[in-house]
Amino acid sequence: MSELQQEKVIDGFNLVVKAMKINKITEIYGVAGIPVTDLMRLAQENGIKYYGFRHETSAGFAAASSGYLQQWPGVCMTVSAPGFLNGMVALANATTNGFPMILISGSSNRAIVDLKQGDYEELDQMNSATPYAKAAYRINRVEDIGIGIARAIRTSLSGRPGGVYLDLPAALLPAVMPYESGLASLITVTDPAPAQFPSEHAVKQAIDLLRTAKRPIVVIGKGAAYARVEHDLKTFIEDASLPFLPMSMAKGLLPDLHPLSAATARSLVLGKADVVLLIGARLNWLLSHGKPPLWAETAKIIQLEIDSVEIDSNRRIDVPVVGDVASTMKLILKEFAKGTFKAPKEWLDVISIKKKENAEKMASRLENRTVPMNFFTALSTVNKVMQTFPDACLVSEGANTLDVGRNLIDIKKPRHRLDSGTWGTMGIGMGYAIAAAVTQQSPVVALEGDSAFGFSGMDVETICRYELPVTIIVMNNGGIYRGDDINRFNKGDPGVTTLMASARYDVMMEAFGGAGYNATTPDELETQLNKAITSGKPSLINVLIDIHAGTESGHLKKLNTTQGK
Ligand code: ADP
Ligand code: TZD
Ligand code: MG
Repeated sequence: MSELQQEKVIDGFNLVVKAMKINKITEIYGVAGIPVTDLMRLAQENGIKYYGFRHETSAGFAAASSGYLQQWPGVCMTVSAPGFLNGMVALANATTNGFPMILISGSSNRAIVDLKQGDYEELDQMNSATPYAKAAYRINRVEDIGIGIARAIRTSLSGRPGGVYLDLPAALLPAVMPYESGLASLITVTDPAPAQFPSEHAVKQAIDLLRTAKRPIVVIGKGAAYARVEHDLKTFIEDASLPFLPMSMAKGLLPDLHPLSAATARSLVLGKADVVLLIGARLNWLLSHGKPPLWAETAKIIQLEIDSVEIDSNRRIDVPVVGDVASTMKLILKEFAKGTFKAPKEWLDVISIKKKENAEKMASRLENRTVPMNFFTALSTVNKVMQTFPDACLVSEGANTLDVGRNLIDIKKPRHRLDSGTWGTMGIGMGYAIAAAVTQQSPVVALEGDSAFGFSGMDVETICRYELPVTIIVMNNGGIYRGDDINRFNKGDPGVTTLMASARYDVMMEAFGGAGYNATTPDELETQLNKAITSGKPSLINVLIDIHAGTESGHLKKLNTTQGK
């Protein structure tokens, strides 16, 4: 053997795993197959945890929620073409929500793919990913693995976080290069989301405007939750007695039962506010685009936002404060001398009166403890139990289940609520719940509409296989929105929103060795939920909900074509 042949080499498989290790990628979520199975095994051998799912979309959702919860990209790994496309749903969803995530897919032979000669699972994956991802990269040369992975990590985390696609052609993985130069080619990413301070001028303008406010309101979004600003936010809000509205995933940055929360007077505060301070929240459909009738045309708006092109996207922003919100809050606290501004008492009183009125209305609604249960009865029971488990993370999806639960379930801690998010995506349930359980070491409750659960339900097997402390609550009203739809044209066939009201989702959980419960009354639900969370074992409660309960399209009735007219 010549001296050259004896030289120690390293292959693509090992370089990919080493590059992930040195960059604190501690878990991979995915589904195995050609050409990534051995890559997954090698990752396991090197101490990276691998979570094998039943569907790549769920694995991708897990990676996305891991990214959001840890401020570090979650990694999903899939096979070519169909596996890649399944993962893409989650990657696009991550980008839309601003969660850092990397989808790594193996891809087929480039020469054959590019001439469309029909390779196994042939697809031009990088170009397919481009329109839906924050960025898409392909690593063609083994010596570029280090730089490719560093680039994916930095891109996913910088500015507004998002989903990055990384294409690994099958030929890359077994390719070799000299061992020492291979190791030297790896890059440990430093400071991928550097502090971005806004201009002092912008901060001053924001404070000056806020000081003129007679009816201020602070709207907190999941950008603030991601940025972990709860400590400074609390100091700021409490010192200035500012009423606040949390968006759904910002619930818990300050506890929902905080006296300054205006969540139960939402329409009033948005309609009457003269100065609105948006912190890490977009004026998208979830905030009625900042437009009348929900919003006052005359309200002045201050927006704390990392992405400058978000400013003026839906209406004029009077004071853009572009920077990362953690750095911005530090500057605001420094400039906004303690105790120099208080929201006017008259405004706080108006809010308090409305809150009281609405609380009384809700209380009378909750008195109705009918059987079969409606959404209010069941979800207030879920709330009662969850208050005794403040560390439990809540994941939620559905329509009525999601909307009513958002109002009824109080969250006490930051980043303890994950939900369908910006797209209103069904299917996030099991993936988000699994990653929350894996990364947070706390119990997880997945609160699911029966339709919503169906999108990722097979991953209960994953929950059981990894013995995760996840309790799934299926709000079974036998349908999408309601269970009493009829087929108006072909009697005998089910209606378009009908599902099986008699389905026993709890038995499905038992099939995999988890605990199944069937709750027909609020008392049963209370006992079972307590038991399930306390057990720390995979559990599923099938909750019988009146098939006539619920509103078609939940809170979005006006968006359904015929109902909107
Ligand atoms: P919500 O749905 O809770 O209203 P959105 O996802 O619509 O929240 O908005 C979150 C906003 O926060 C996005 O515009 C995003 O760019 C911004 N954001 C994300 N991270 C940061 C950060 N570190 N600092 C400031 N803004 C951020
Ligand atoms: N597909 C995807 C991926 N996302 C969606 N949002 C939908 C379809 C449409 N859709 C909703 O917007 S909510 C919903 C669907 C199918 C399910 C609502 O039924 P549910 O909840 O049983 O989950 P409730 O409690 O019965 O309202
Ligand atoms: Mg339903």
